[in-house]
Amino acid sequence: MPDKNNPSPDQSEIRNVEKSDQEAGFEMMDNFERFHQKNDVFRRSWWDERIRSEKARLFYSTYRDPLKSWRQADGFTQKDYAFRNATWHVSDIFTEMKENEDRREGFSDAFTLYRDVAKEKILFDSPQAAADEIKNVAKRFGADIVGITCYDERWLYTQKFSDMSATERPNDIPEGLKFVIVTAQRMDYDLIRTVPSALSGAATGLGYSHDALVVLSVAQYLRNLGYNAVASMNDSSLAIPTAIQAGLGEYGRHGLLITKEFGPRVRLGKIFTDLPMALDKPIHFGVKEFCEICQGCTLGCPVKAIPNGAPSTQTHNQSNIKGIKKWTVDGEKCFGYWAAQNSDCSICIRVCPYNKDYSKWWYRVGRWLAGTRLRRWMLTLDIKLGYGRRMQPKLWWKGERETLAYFIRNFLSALKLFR
Ligand code: B12
Ligand code: SF4
Ligand code: SF4
Repeated sequence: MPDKNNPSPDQSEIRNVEKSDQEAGFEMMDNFERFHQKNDVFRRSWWDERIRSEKARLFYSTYRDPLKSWRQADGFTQKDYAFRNATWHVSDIFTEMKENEDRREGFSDAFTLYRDVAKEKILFDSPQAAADEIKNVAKRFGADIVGITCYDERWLYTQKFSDMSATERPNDIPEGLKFVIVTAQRMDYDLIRTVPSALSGAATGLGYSHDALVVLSVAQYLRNLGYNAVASMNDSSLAIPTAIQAGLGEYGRHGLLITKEFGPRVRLGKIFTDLPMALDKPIHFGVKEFCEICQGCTLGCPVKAIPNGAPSTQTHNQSNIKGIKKWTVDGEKCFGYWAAQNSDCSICIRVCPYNKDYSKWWYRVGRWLAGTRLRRWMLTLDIKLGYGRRMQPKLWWKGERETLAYFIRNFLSALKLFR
């Protein structure tokens, strides 16, 4: 464990990779290969003719420019796009700030931090004290969940890729940043209930705008304390395996992190730093076992991009990382759907039984039961209660939200169905 006298220990001193993979539930194969950012579907939609299309171009342009003719369909009107695009605006400002230097910060490149690292270092009494303080500070900045793990090169993109100039570039996370703070910001529950809709994309936009605030502020705080720190959103490395290692949650069949607090309904951010902190451990609360009996996301996905079998090493195309036994989603199919409907999609989040507001005690009881032998019964109950159904976007605009009355109404109608 790192301490004050040994502030920058070697990774091998603080982590046994095999043991840590076992704890995280990672099944790594000998043919594992790190991922090149150029191959993710978003990047490919700019350079790969198999993904690049007029529809894809239009999809991106709806985030900036008005449509030629507005649709009347509920959830896709001018007002829905106006709201969605406004939620992206703060994130967009940061992303576009350095476009003239061929940087899209937060997506292809880490954020620029404009103030230097303080010359004088503030020392903490112990790595645990440092971890506690940083978690507390991150929450003050708006993070909902925070975990700490050590730098793991396997999740770093081998190279970055610029959409604008179609060039590959070295991943430039500085040497010696051996700790990663992972933050999760909840996404709006009721907006997600309206998917498919352009309106639901506001949950994504708000997520990124909050993410930018959290990761930039935490990184600057660390720099003000005298430690180096890099703020990162979707750029630089893979968020999900890092978040699992940092104890934020478990991996689900839909290829997303499932947290205890908000299920899969979170956006992730990360901060690389050299401040030695106590590390968190992966957590388990029965997600894998539940996913084994549930197919909600597989059935709910409109383009059948989510597997229905057991975790495997099968990849769909070059947009999947190689050499890991896991549930793997077909990103080409997924993005094809986004381009076709002119907005992003979160149906796999909406339909997931873990997508609940766990500040309510009855959902916490349900989550606990879902981790026991009663999981099959819990799954049936979840379906009968009508969770995961779409809410009409126009009702969201009218102010309809999930309330206790809504829950009781569903519960009573479920009792009838059980008879
Ligand atoms: C590119 C991308 C996409 C693309 C393309 C993916 C691809 N294959 O190219 C598409 C369009 C499919 C997409 C869709 C969505 N995305 Co996305 N996406 C990303 C992004 C920017 C990069 C991921 C990447 O490089 N994938 C390429 C390779 C590695 O994919 P893969 O082999 O299939 O691996 C996936 C998983 O298996 C997992 N993973 C990777 N390595 C390992 C290793 C182990 C051991 C394990 C267990 C898992 C794991 O992460 C990968 C996520 O794509 C990440 C942010 C980030 N930097 O991680 C967000 C991210 C994964 N997306 C996110 C979300 C929420 C979504 C959507 C719900 C859309 C939305 N409304 O926001 C959908 C869900 C689709 C789905 N069911 O997976 C969140 C996930 C949050 C969570 N709860 O886990 C992230 C982390 C963004 C964020 N800042 O929060 N996405
Ligand atoms: S919908 Fe069901 S199978 Fe899919 S991730 Fe959620 S719990 Fe697992
Ligand atoms: S985001 Fe939509 S299209 Fe993509 S995997 Fe999830 S449900 Fe399928």
